[in-house]
Amino acid sequence: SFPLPDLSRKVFVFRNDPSDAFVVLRARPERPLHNFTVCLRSYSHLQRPQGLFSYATKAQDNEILLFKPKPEEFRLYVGGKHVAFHVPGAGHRDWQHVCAGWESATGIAQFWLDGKPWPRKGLQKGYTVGGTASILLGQEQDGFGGGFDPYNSFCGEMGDVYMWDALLPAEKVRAANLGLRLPPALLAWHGLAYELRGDVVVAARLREGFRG
Ligand SMILES: *[C@@H]1O[C@H](CO)[C@@H](O)[C@H](O)[C@H]1NC(C)=O
Ligand SMILES: [Ca+2]
Repeated sequence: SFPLPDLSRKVFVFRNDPSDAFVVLRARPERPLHNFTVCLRSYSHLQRPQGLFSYATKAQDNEILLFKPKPEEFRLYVGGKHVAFHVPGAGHRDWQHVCAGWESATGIAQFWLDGKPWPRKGLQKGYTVGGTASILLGQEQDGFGGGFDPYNSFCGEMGDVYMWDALLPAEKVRAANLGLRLPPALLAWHGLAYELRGDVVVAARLREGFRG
């Protein structure tokens, strides 16, 4: 069976700027999604756009995309359409924990920064996210598994990557932010099917827990 290494107490370090590095992830099981939540923690001093989590299908490269066009904004794409969440003053002084979720039945897109919910927005009501996907960290796909712009790459540290096939309730998002016990996930940091490509390494966390 596929190895699922436990990355607790570890992070991915993307060392170059610009960069062609990325991390390939494999979700289990692969199936079409009507609801999802993606959470991750990142720390970067980049001022330019950065691709964090990119889930492409053969039909749509921005099937799910968590993108940070500048330090004060995050974007969530579903099926090629996006909503923006502004984070004035959040800057890049520390680790940021973000969760982005979506529910097809209501078209609700939800964003959380450091466990705090932003006003919800509407996105792609009734849409179905394709199940056969190329899932990458650290680049923004403009094709299935490729089509990267190195000036949209991530440079910095990333960890605690999770994806669920549900819109996570508030208390579970807070648990994710605090690094507590979490529900079973399609992608889980404590058992992640991943492959490194290019100049990205797994390193020990510099702090016990991410919170200062
Ligand atoms: C998606 O969420 C909706 C609303 O909570 C729920 O009714 C539906 O069963 C969920 N779909 C799946 C496939 O989990
Ligand atoms: Ca794209």
